[in-house]
Amino acid sequence: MKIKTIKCQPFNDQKPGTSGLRKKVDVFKAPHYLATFVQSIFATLPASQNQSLLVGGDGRYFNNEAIQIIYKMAIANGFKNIFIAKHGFLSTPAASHLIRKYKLDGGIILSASHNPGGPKGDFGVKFNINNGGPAPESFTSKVYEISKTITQYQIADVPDLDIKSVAITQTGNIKLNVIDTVNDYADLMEHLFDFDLIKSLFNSGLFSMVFDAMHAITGPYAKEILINRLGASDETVINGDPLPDFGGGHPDPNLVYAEELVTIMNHAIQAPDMGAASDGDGDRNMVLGRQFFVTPSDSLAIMAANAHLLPGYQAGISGVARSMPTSMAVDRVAESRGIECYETPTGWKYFGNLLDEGLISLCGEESFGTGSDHIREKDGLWAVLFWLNLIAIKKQSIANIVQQHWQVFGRNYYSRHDYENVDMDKAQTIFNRIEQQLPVLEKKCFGDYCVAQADNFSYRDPVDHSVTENQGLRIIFTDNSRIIFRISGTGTEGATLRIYYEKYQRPDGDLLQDSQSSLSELFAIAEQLGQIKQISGRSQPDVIT
Ligand code: VG1
Ligand code: CO
Repeated sequence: MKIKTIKCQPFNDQKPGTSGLRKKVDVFKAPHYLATFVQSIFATLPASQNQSLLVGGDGRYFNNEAIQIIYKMAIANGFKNIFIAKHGFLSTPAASHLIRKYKLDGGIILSASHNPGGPKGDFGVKFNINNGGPAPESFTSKVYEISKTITQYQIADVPDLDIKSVAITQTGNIKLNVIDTVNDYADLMEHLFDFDLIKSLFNSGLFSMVFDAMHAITGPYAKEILINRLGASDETVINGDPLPDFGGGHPDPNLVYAEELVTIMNHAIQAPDMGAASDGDGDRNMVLGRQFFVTPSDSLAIMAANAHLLPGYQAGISGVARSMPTSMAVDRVAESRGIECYETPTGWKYFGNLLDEGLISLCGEESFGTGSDHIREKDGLWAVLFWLNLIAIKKQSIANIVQQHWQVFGRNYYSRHDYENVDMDKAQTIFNRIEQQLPVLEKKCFGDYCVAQADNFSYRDPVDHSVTENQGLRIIFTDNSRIIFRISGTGTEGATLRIYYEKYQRPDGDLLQDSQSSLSELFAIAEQLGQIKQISGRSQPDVIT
């Protein structure tokens, strides 16, 4: 087999963000752009870890072309056992599971997750290491350094691989495995949850559900699990066929972009009992009850409070973790259970060490991500099954389960405001303006809200002791209310400014207010500090969750 060495120019913009490298499709399609980044990943891997590799993606535009390039490069770079997803379809959680199950050295997931796809949309490359989780910061910064100086890459001169059906081909000492990724993942779910009980819930005729796969990767997984294995009706899964442009939609499961599902769930008479959606690569989840939205931070807290009821978590949970901007609802559960709650920077990679060390069993982010130690990624369908199992046990509506939780633990009113595609300079001006005020904010009061702590969050990993700085500006008030400012690390156009608001209400107070009105004083404080409207030129956020 002929291995070609291709000369290339280094790029200076291949710095991975919160989750992999994301760029416009046109950027990735430019000559050598994808190959340079992939070669930089291979060059970062220790020599002992270039034996086995998994490759697949969320089915977005350019997915399969990228797979063909990467499999040829993997051969040229010495990989001997290469797993390629059939049709190229591989969700992020399934990738994490397969890497662990087959003890692979790593996996490349082609996805820009919740970002839109199609020829004018976004493309992305994520690399997961042999624990199944996203490569840590130390790895991705090395990749970036190499990408800035690289001058050549290796690619095997072999024909495109047929990835339409499952097959194993052995050429010399290289084994190519085209695999179906759905069954292994579905088996894992069956092992964690009480499928018989969930099946009886669907069969009872008293429960209905709609799952919106948003024409992204979870369609095939959801159909296998919900319809084939759990007996839900065929109409349960909507938008279930993955499409290269996600049907023109934005595969981000929130109240704005999952509009079709939200409309179904808000129907006065015919709304199903449960609605759920997942994102482009299947790691996020939104859970809705009838005319009821479950805040992702609450979802994590409710999972932590109830995990012991489910088969996979019967032994109890060792500890929990949440990203810093995620509400402190789960902290209250941890406190009452006498377990540790860790606060990490945004991004799943920071949970990896805690999970590997057994310090935590559950973790989550406010951005519609929850997961457990079953894999090393957040997991959309896992969260949906967790809720289904809980409903089947409690025989209560989603709204009742959430409200009862508040009655015990109190409610963390919470909202995130996103200002998308703001001019980078303007976003930075707002951010700097707030950062400069931090030192003088302590003890300062805004009406009833007095500042207890104001800083730029930094994290020291309790396992490897690495320190990560500049992870978001925090203003924490004496009553534990918080305002947090971050600039997104997943966008490809301008800057997305995220402002997170949180306010705690004790169980004996009013638990049923509208979250936006309950947080309005905090909105005014953020505006006063950041002059967001004036500087960004936006009168309101683009997305409120
Ligand atoms: C966002 C979320 C973060 C999440 C990341 C990847 O990052 O806020 O919580 O881990 O996306 O999720 P940022 O930097 O834009 O705030 V996924 O599902 O897009 O891989
Ligand atoms: Co995702």
